[in-house]
Amino acid sequence: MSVCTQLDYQYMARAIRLAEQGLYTTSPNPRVGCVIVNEDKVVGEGFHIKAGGPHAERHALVDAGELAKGACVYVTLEPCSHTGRTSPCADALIAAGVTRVVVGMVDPNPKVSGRGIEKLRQAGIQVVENCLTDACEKLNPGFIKRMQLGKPYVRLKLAASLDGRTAMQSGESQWITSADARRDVQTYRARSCAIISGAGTVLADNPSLNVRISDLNFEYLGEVRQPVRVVIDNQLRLSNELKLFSLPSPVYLVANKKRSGDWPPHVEMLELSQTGQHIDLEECLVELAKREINEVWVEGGAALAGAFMQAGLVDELIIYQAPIFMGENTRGLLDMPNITELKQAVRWQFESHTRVGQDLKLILRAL
Ligand code: AOF
Ligand code: ZN
Repeated sequence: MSVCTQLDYQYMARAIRLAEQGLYTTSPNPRVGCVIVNEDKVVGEGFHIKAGGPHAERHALVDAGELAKGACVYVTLEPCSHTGRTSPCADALIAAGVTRVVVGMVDPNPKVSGRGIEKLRQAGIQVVENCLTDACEKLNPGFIKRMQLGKPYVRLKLAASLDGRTAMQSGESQWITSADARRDVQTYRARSCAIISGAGTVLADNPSLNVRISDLNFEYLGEVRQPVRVVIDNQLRLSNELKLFSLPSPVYLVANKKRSGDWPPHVEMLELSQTGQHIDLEECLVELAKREINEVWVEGGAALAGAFMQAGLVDELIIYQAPIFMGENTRGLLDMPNITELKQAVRWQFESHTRVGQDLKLILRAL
């Protein structure tokens, strides 16, 4: 079993940087980067831009041309062995005459899952596995979770005051956090395949739940990919005049019963079962994964946030904390059942803390 050299790590790091350029555009496909090196010189680079388009390896092979012969290829995800929207990259690498392939991680797609690596080895190519695997996995938390568990990766966004309050008694919550934090939220919306909100928040704030290009601090490659908007509306409270229905990207209205009314064609009804007081959110996530949703951004009120937390469906918590106090008669962050002993408290782990404008941004993961 060959191991990675210091140079291998450097080139793989470069492939990861390339893959990151597809952060906002590749879904439902994974973000993948590729670097081709011949005699210690980078001769080809590429990354996946858009589903249906060429894979990272193809772009890099075109870039390298004849110089791919005898070269070493660094790719963040195992080269594919199947014919999907495009033909197998493993075959293209073999045909180009590369002699060594360094792979960041095995493809979790059951259609590939080791077969790409096997194909390369059978053609006499030396394959080195698991180079910077953790960093490669971080590129695609949603794609990996969908392939392995049939569910999307869930980020829950919360905005809080210093005293942990999230809205006024009336439900008013715009704007606790600063414009910088709201711009940061836009980047999460942009990388997500779906935004989930609750009917209460939609009725209180009348949001568009879309990505506003002018608020992003990066340039898009190609057209903007708007996430699907999902609204949990079990009591059928929403009407078609709300702002979110006037935008063309799909809206899924989730309830446990049939809904009548005159809805535009981009609005789809998802009829799901109910567990206790709430819609079965796990079933909702499974339905979204079936529709190739990789990363989900949950942005709603305390009821929806509490329901996701209680069901244990949150992979990552993003809390923006503003330097204000809101006082007693305001709403808490999460509607959760009362607990009587501290040992019943759900514990999370801080992953990072940064300043975003005037606010603190905390990222946490379940223990
Ligand atoms: C990508 N980009 O750079 C690589 C991928 O639908 P297709 O034909 O584009 O195939 C998608 C699958 O190909 C994807 O699920 C993954 O398993 C594999 N590798 N995909 O979109 C890439 N290298
Ligand atoms: Zn491929």
